[in-house]
Amino acid sequence: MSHAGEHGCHDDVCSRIIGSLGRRCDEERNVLALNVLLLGRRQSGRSSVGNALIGGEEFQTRPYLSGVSTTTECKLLSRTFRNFFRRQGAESDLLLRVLDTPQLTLRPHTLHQLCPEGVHVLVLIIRADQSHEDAHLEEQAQSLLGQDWRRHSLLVLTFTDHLKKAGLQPSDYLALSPDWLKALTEEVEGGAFFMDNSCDWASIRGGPLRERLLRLSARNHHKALTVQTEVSL
Ligand SMILES: Nc1nc2c(ncn2[C@@H]2O[C@H](COP(=O)(O)OP(=O)(O)OP(=O)(O)O)[C@@H](O)[C@H]2O)c(=O)[nH]1
Ligand SMILES: [Mg+2]
Repeated sequence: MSHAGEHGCHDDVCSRIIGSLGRRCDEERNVLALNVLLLGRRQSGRSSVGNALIGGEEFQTRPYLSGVSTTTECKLLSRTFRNFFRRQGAESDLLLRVLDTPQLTLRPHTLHQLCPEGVHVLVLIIRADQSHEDAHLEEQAQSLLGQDWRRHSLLVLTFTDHLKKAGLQPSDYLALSPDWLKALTEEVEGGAFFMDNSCDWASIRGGPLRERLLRLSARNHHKALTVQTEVSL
């Protein structure tokens, strides 16, 4: 019995040491947390972009059959990518918090509640094959995040599989695109990113976009834009 007791004690000590080492490792990890806001029209592919970013299928996506949007309320999902990049000479994890939104109805107070630290990157989502102007998108960006929203924004053009089928390269597409889209692409700091969400695993698809977001955020020294909860008169 006493032998078994000694064993139990030894096991306890071991597990305490291992536990505390694990905790110390976690405490010492470098983690960069970025809040990413997805905005776009109904059925623009927002939730699919969210899935690509977090590398899963947790945001619900559905074709527009019933006349009702699939995303009717905000949903915040996060995922940590271990050792995603090097920062100040050390490996750093990337914690992405992705906020999917219903079509253009997000209120500043809701955004503030969900992202009290603000928004690091705004992803504007537009279907490449249906690029009619949407002034509300820019208005909404400005009213939520203020004048500086363009410095933190990236345009994601979805449904680019349809462009491929039409034999259009991204550069040809931009050259042929309407003036408002060309202007928006030039205005936003992160430029345009072409995305085909019809294929591949979400985690693979999202890799290049995650890197693009990180580079954009680094240009802003990983500072977040404050949510504009005060109404300016
Ligand atoms: N072919 C193709 N289909 C896509 C692409 N992105 C999304 N889809 C499909 O389009 C439909 C709508 O995509 P969602 O990601 O749900 O779009 P959403 O903007 O979140 O839609 P709502 O929340 O309903 O407004 C789904 O059936 C997706 O599978 C794409 O790049 N190419
Ligand atoms: Mg959706």
